Amino acid sequence: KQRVLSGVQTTGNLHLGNYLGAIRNWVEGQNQYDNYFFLADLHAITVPHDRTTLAENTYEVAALYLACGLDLEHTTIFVQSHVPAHAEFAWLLSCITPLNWLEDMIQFKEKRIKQGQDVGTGLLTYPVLMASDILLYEPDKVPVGEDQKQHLELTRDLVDRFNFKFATPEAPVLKRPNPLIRADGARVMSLTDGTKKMSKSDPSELSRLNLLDPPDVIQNKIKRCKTDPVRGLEFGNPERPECNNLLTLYMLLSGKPKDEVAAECKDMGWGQFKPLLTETAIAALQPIQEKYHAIRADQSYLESVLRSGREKASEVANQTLNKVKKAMGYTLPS
Ligand code: AQP
Repeated sequence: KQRVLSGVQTTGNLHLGNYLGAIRNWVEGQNQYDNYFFLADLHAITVPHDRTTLAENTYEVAALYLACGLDLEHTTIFVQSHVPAHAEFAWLLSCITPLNWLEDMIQFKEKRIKQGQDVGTGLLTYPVLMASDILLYEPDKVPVGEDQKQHLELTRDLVDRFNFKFATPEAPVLKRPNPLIRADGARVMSLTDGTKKMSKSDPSELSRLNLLDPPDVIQNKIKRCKTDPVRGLEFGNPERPECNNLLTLYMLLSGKPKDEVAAECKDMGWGQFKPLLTETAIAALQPIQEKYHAIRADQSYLESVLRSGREKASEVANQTLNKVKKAMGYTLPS
């Protein structure tokens, strides 16, 4: 079986972008692959974080992974910080990463502007840690949303650089991963601005639908989301980014095919569409929320899932790390 690896930062409430751009696709493909999905808690501190909620957020995302349908028969779920190989490999890789490659990353530039003075070095070196997360597991595919495409390209460039320096073309040490980006849901946009991606770090709660939002909150957010004065709804009109985004959300959450949604909504006004989207979102999230609360009620189960995940992940990660260190000329402890 081919191997798949991905992760989500443990920075609090997951939103529909994380679900439709990433987790839902992991669940759909999980039977075909050998899957490793981790909780990126080392990435979660690249922006100023609250120590009192970090652990809670990790459990929350772990429970959401399971509630969204990841099953332990096909999938290993683990916490990034529980496998020290990630941080160690990131150091080794950072020493061969040209500084300007990192300075050119769009996400770094954007977040740096947002954060002003309070920018830690981790925000710059984040993509090296991400490359390490990936390469340790030698995955064939890395399913992500489109916002991570540039980081995946950097990962591939680092593989070539590492292999060129420390291996031969006949016997490469690191394996190039392929991004797996689905067309639909690859970029879920903000509810308050159809040109910006839906994001956890947007200061406005109204900009996103969180997976754990209760029905009244979902209703309020959709009621207040940005629309336009045009009657009749359509996909793909660049002049109407909000319309495209909301229709896409309806399509993905209802599971209806695109042409059916286009036909259903082509003569609708917003007054008719918004309640429809609200109802569909509530119905789609309800089973996830129910499962989530049941899992959260059993902390020892969640901890046992993460313990066995750590064991399995460490085995694979340590093997790659040893290979890497040997190639770089390190002694290995005997
Ligand atoms: N708006 C989105 N549309 C589609 N996919 C998205 N993803 C995130 N936002 C969207 C995908 O979710 C996965 C995990 O993302 P993450 O939480 O680890 O980091 P992120 O991409 O930085 O998420 P946010 O919400 O945008 O956080 P902030 O605001 O902190 O940057 C990835 O596969 C990502 O593509």
